[in-house]
Amino acid sequence: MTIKNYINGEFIAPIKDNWIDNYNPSIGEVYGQIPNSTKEDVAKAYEAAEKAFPTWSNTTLAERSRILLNIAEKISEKLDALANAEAKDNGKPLSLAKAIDIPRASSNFEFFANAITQFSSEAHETVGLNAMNFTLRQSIGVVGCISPWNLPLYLFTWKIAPAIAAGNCVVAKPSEVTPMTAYLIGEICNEAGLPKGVLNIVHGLGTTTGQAIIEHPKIKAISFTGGTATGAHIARTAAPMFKKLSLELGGKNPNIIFADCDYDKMLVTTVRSSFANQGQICLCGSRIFVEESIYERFKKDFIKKVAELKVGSPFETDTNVGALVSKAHLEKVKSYIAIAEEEGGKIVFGGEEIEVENFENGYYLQPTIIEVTSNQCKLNQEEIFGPVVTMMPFKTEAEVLEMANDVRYGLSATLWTQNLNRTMNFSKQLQVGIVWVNTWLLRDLRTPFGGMKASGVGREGGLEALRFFTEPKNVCIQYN
Ligand code: TXE
Repeated sequence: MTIKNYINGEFIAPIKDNWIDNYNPSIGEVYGQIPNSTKEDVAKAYEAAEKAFPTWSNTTLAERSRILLNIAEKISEKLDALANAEAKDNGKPLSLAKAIDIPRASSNFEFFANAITQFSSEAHETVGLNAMNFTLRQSIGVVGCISPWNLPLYLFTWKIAPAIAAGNCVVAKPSEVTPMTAYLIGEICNEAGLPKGVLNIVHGLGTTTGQAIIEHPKIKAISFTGGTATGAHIARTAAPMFKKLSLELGGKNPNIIFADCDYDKMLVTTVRSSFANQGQICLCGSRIFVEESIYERFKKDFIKKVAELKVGSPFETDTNVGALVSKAHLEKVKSYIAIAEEEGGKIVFGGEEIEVENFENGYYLQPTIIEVTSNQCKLNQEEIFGPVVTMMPFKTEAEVLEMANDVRYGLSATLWTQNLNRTMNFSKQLQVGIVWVNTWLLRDLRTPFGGMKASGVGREGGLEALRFFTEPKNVCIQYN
């Protein structure tokens, strides 16, 4: 299976004929090749985008919206094929790809197809000086979108849909670890009538292809989701070139459980917020803090529920936890489990690799629960990004709030309580971009999405994304 770049509506091989292997993590085997595109390929993609820009940015909103809706519909029509491709490429359960990843990719296009028809800008009358200001929101030009491997099509479309809805043309790069569904979207765009060059997809390593995108002098904005270290590198490169930047980075999210919560709902949701997508979601609640009075009960019930999760091939219908995305990532996650004891932790469930029948070389790991005694250990401070959570008890609101905030990340937090005053006070004081109260991962696409501190800069979602992908220009008119 050879993946090619999608440039100017055509599928083409990389100019220098460099290729890299693409793995199926559920069996640990190479199943295809993808281009390792160089700056020459990125330049070619840029040229196609630049050429398409004048027409696309002047295409009526109704027409842009119609094309985006076509793309959304075609993604839904191809649900099974796309979900299969995602499960094979990423290792995630097919059932999850069918229920979440692919429907959400379709919703991303549908949402921004509609949002762009409702987007408006401001006007300010300068009373007393006979002046009127209005804000023109214009398409930026050619923008770069770089996405990660954990939710491949879901996060790729979360960027390209608002970018093209706002009239920009795009040079996009999916993760080299999971390129397949981004490749398939090219054909869908052609079928849906997206004009040539509006979306261009180049494949390859971050250090070659990604680097060429962020360094390209004429790509004016970069929307990136991925690791915090990569985000810092991109900021260092792009900031002196004054590119617009949106960075969605890592998380180390607290899941704060008070004794007055709806216990059954909390328990079921906490299993999900810990291990969905093998714990490879930046929003997973990887630090669980439980009020002392229910700690032992929670520990017993949580272990029992987690023990019921079936780790297995992504393609079995009863699989809850599939394969990790790559051998390198499996090793990284295992390295945290290996230091659990010296960090003062105790593995109370899991911790071992699993051999799945007929899938022996796949990257399977038991969901793992580690009891820790301090929030200062590496397990609580560093992003593990796998099926590993820590838990510890707390006594007071002040103590748990301090621990929740005492971390370099600030993406999301989950709070379980029925107390309204506490809900409001925590919502105000938690240093995160998203607070979920008595729920997790409930997403309304109109809401701002993103993090504080080392979790990033800027917000995606709803009008925030359309604002990011447009340049505001104030026009001031004085009259007599
Ligand atoms: O991410 P990278 P990786 C975290 C998670 C994970 C770690 C590393 O902790 O273990 O990041 O994962 C591209 N210029 N998250 O290595 O490297 C790269 O090719 C331009 C959190 O996969 O950040 C890919 O397309 N681009 C996270 C994208 O950046 C570059 C999701 C992300 O890769 C580049 C994934 C460069 N110099 C990992 N180097 C989340 N927040 O959702 C790499 N890339």
